[in-house]
Amino acid sequence: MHVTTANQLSIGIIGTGGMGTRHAVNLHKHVGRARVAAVYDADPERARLAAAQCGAPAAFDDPLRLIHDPAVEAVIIASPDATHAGYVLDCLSCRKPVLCEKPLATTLEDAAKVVEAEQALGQRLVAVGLMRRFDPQHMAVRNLVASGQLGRPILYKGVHRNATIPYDSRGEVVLTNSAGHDIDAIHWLLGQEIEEVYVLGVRSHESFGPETTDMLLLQMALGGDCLATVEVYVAAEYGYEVSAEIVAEHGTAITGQPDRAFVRSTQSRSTAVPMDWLERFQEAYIAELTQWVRSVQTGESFAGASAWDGYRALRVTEACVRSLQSRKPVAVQPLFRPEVYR
Ligand code: ISE
Repeated sequence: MHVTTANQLSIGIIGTGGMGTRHAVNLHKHVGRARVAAVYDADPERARLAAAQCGAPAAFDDPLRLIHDPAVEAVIIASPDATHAGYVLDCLSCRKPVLCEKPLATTLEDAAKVVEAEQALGQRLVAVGLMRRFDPQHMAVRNLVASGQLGRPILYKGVHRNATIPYDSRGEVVLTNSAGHDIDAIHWLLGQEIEEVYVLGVRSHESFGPETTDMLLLQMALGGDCLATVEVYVAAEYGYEVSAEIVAEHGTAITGQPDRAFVRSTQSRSTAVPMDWLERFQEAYIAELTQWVRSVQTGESFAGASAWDGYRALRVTEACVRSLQSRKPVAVQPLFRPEVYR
């Protein structure tokens, strides 16, 4: 049984699929200063199962009732991508802090509405679940680049592979659902804006339908004479892998994998590859939740991605979609960062 204490933040979770349930269980087991007060899912049985796993007293049948319930102090949104922005706006309408899974929205217009709503409130209440920012391997590369030890970065090389196509094989969706992570990682690791993108895509297996574009190659020009390339391949079969390498004037830095045993046996050397992001980024998810809860409770600023970061990533994603469709390079117009996000 989970013991509730007075200084625990009461959190409501919308969407209890793989990610939402993982957040629920992580809050329950690993974040002492929070408790899951309520869950909602479009599938009531799934909501009940998640509630049972995290000791939540209530499974709601209406997401808006959950958001507006006075017992819910903060909200996590892990529902299908296209529903994110609407729920975030509902949270903002009652000034509730919200951690929204990426992407912040599936259209640029919806992401802009969130940024405008926060600006109107004059307060940052939205956090976006771009968890690589809490991954020790990515943090190590970022610190190294920031230290200047390697000199000026010239190239970002990213790899992002899913074992199986998550839920939609169209290139547009792969860009919004998966590549958004890599785009944010470029912004965050290098502190530079993406100015131009060129994206090509193919279908990896003939057995996939003609609408499938599961292998994408992104090329980008950043400000500051730096380039980026990212392979996003969502049907890699063998496992889930993400890496980011920075090539700089005096050397390179690449993210490692979380500690895994290196095995020698029967004339081979091997190390396991994670199955999916829940396995690969578990440490990062816990760190992200812990810091978010602390930021809500103390008022200190959240160290992860803001609504602005989510919006900025989506602007580039949208340019990538246009490039994929036109098979031409697309420029990304410069952005003015509003005061509330400085
Ligand atoms: C998935 O939705 C995620 O959020 C994972 O972090 C990402 O790596 C994967 O490609 C997405 O499909």
